[in-house]
Amino acid sequence: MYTLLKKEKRARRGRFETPHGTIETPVFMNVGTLGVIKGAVSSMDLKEIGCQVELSNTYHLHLRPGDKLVNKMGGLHRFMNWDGPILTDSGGFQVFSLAKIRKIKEEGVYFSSHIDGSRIFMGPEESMRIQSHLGSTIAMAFDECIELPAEREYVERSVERTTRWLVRSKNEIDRLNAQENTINKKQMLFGINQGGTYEDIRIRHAKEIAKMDLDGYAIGGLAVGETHEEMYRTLDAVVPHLPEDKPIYLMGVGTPENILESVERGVDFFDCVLPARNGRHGHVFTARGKINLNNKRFEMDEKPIDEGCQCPACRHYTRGYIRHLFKAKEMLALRLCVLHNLYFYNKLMEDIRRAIDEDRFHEFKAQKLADWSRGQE
Ligand code: PRF
Ligand code: ZN
Repeated sequence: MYTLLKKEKRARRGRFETPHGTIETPVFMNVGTLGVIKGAVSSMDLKEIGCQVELSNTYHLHLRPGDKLVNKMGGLHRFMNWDGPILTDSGGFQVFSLAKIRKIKEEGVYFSSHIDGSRIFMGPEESMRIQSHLGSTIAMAFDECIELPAEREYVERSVERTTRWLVRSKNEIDRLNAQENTINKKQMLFGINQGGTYEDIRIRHAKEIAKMDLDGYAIGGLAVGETHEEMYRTLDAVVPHLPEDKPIYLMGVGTPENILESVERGVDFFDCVLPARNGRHGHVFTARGKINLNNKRFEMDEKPIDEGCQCPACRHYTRGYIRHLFKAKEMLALRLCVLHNLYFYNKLMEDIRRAIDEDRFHEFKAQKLADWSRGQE
C-alpha cells in the first residue's frame, strides 16, 4: 500500500508497505540481475550501504539456475539471504536487449538463450509463473520495450498488445496467488506504460492501465536512445495521468542528474546498473562529480574516494591504494568502488527524501547539479 506523505510541486515523498517491509520513497533499487550485485557484494553489504530494495531479473534467473531450482531452495529471498523487498523485472526488456533471434507474436516472444542458444518461449503467463516461483515481493507485467526511434504505427500496435499482455499478467498472478503451494501469496503486480516518445499514445495507455487498480505503475521504454529532453518531456506528459495513490517507477534510469530531474517530475522508484557497472571500471561518483581512479593523478592521493562519505571504502581506504588495486587487477578494487557508488546512490535518495520532507527539494536539486559540475579542486 502506498501512502503519499508530502508533495513539493510534483516531487513526492511517500511510503510503500510490502509483505517484506516498508520502502521509503523516492527510492533507488539496487540491481542484482542474478540475485547478486556484480562486484562481490553480499546481502550483508546491502544492509550496510543503505539498500532498501533489491532488483533481479526473471529472464536471467529462468535461464540460470532456473526458477524451479530457486523455488525448491525456498524462493529468491532465502536463496540469496535477503529478507527485504525484491522486485523482479518480467523479462519483457531483457529478451529484447539480450536474446538472439526473437519473434514477437500475440501469445508472447520466441527467442534463443544468450547462454546456450536453446529455443525458449516467454509470454505473460510464463513470466508470471517464473516470478511466482521466485517469490519476489513485486512482479513486473510482461511488456514490449520498443526500440527507438520507432514508427508511430508500430508503436500503436505494440502498445495495444502490451495492454492485452497486462490483462493476461494480472489474471495469471491472481490465479497463482490463490494457489496453495505459492511461496509469496501476496505478490504484488506493477503495470508498465509504453508508447515511445509519442505523448498522445503514452497518455492514452496510461489512462487505460490506471483503471486496472494495480499495486504500482512503471514507465518503460525510456532511456533507450532518445535524448534526455525527450525523456523529460515524456515524463511531464504521462506522469499526471497515472494514479496519484500508487507508486511510479521509471525503469532503468539513470544518472544522478536523471534521478533529480525525474523526482521533480513525480517519479518514486528507480533502478540502474550504472553505479555498479561504473564502479567495476573504477569510475566513482563524488560530491564534485565523477572521477576515474585509474587516472595517474590519484597515484599518491591520500584522500578517500569522496571526502565526507561514510561508506566502507571511504572510511578505511585512500584513492591511491584503490588505484594500486586496479593496476594490480585485484578484486578488492571493484568491490570497494561498487560499494561506494551504491552507497552514493542510496544516500542521494535519502537526502532527496529529507529535502522533500523539509520543503527544499528545488534548492537541493539546484545545489547538487552545481556541485557535481564543479569538478575536483
Ligand atoms: N520494460 C521492462 N523492463 C525495463 C524497461 C522496459 O521498458 C526498461 C526501459 N528503460 C528498463 N527495464 N520490462
Ligand atoms: Zn564512499
